[in-house]
Amino acid sequence: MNKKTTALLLTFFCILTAIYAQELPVCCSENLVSRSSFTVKQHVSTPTVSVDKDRVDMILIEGDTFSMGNPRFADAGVIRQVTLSSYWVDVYAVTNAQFARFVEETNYVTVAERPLYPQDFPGVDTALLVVGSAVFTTPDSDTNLQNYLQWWDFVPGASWRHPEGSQSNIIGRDNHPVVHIAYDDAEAYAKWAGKRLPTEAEWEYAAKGNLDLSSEFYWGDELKKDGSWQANIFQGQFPTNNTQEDGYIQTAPVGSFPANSFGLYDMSGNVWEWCSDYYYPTYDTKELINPKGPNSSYDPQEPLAAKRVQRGGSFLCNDQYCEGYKTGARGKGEVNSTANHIGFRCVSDVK
Ligand SMILES: [Ca+2]
Repeated sequence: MNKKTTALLLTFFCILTAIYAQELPVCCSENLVSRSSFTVKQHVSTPTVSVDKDRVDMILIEGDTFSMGNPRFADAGVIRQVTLSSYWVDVYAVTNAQFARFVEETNYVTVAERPLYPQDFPGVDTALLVVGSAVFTTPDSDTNLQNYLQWWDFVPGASWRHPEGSQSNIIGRDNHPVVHIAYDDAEAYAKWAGKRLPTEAEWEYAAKGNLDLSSEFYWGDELKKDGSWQANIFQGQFPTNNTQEDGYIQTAPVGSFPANSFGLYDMSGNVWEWCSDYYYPTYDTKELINPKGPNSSYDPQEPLAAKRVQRGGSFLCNDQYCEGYKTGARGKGEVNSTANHIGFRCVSDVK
């Protein structure tokens, strides 16, 4: 598929998703483009967390007050003291195996898999009503980093079952994080699992753990720790040359990198994770106790798009293009936009 066609399809895809979201057409952000099968590892307890035998895949984080935000990033620069109640958080991002069990029990069809009916899109060439999702594709040559269409292709048939398109599958990837997940998909899974999506504050506190909150990375001030990569990100020259120095060119099995100080894995890199907050380019300094974010979204770059927060960055992040894996960095995604680096994890309330 050539770039012109890709651009057309991506634009069309954004229009479709905007229609689904009952928003006017806009195009995609940089983030789209815009316990079942694995062994739970032993976690190191800290004074603020505990592991319950009935929740072997979750950790209890005791309520606390912490500094949320980071002046390094324009949309995270308002530092506020946020107080959270105790909550449980998934140790890992939701995996393909877990999501498959959900789909098997519910017959759920993800946003990226849903057919597009001509009657819903009057006047649109039916040939363009293609089911699929955005997939990172390495460009042939060095490129202008301002134009994400050079490395994001709309791939017909791409979905969580077929991460790189209809010819691909998830065999051997049971323990990888599920991808091509829209916000509603994540929320549906969470409801089925008896959980919910984290608020952005819950996600950030869980990621920061009990380390120095001013550190550049969630694990400290050095990119590598004792010479070892601490997260699945992109090494080399983005987007043309991924040296895979950390061992992974795309997603890594969950838990492949060291846990943070709370015992949570992959809070940095691997896949972006949906949060329940609508995106707004600043934090509300008046909402300080269990903040849930604004009632609607606003992104100055795409003001008409309905966007939710995504956090943590992905296997595509590095200093040249995306610092989303760093402490306090925020992401955002149009709620129906899917790609092969977007997943999620769940939390639940303390009963
Ligand atoms: Ca990597």
